[in-house]
Amino acid sequence: PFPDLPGFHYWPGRLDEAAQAGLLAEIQTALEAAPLYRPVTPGGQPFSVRMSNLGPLGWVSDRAGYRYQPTHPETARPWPPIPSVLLDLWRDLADWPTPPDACLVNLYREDARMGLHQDRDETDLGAPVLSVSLGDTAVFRIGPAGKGPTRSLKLNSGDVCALTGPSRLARHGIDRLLAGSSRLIPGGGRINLTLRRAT
Ligand code: MD3
Ligand code: FE
Repeated sequence: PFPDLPGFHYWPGRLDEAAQAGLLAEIQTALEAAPLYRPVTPGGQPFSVRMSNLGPLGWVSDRAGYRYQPTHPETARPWPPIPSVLLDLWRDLADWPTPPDACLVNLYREDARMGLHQDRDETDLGAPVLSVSLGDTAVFRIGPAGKGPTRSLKLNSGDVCALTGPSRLARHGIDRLLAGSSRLIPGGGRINLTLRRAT
C-alpha cells in the first residue's frame, strides 16, 4: 500500500479491542517487575519516552552508549518474558525463522516524542522489526535510509507494522500524539512494543 516504502508492512487494526485490553493487562503486570524508567542519551539528555523491556535482552541507553543487555539498569534483575500473544504475532507476521529475543516497551505520555533515527544496534540487520501500538494515536514519520523525503502516517491502537528489507534501516520517529484519541490506557498516552532480534 506504500509504493514509496518498500519493505514496510502494515496491518491496521490487527488487534481488536479485547485483544488490546488483554495485551495491555499483560504488559502492566510485566512492568511491575521491570518498571518503566527514563533513559538518557549518550550525551546525557533524558528521553521524553519512558522505557522498559521484555525478553532475554533489552535495549538501553546511558552515558556509555546504546546496547542490549540481559538486566534492568535500575533493578539489575532479568527482564520479564515476552508474552505469548506477541510471540504469536511475530510468528504469524514477521516471516523470520527464529523468535524475537528483545521487546522494547516505550510509554509516551501526552508530550513525549521520538526524534528521527535509525535502528542499527542489532547484530543481524536482515531480521525484521515488528511494532505494536496501544493507546493514543501517534503521528509517525518515516523516510528512506539515506537522502529522500519523509512521510507521515498515523499509528492507531491495535495497529501492527513490520519493517523488513529496504525499510529496515529507514529513518523514523514519533512527531506527536493525538491526546485523548483512545481510552485504552488509564491516564492517556501510548505504549509501543517493538519486537526485535538483537543477536
Ligand atoms: C522503522 N519506536 O523504539 S515504532 C524505536 O513508536 C522506535 O515507539 C517508535 O522507533 C515508537 O526504535 C516507532 C515503528 C518502528 C519501529 C522500528 C523501526 C518503525 C521502524 C525500525 C526500522 C524502521
Ligand atoms: Fe526506532
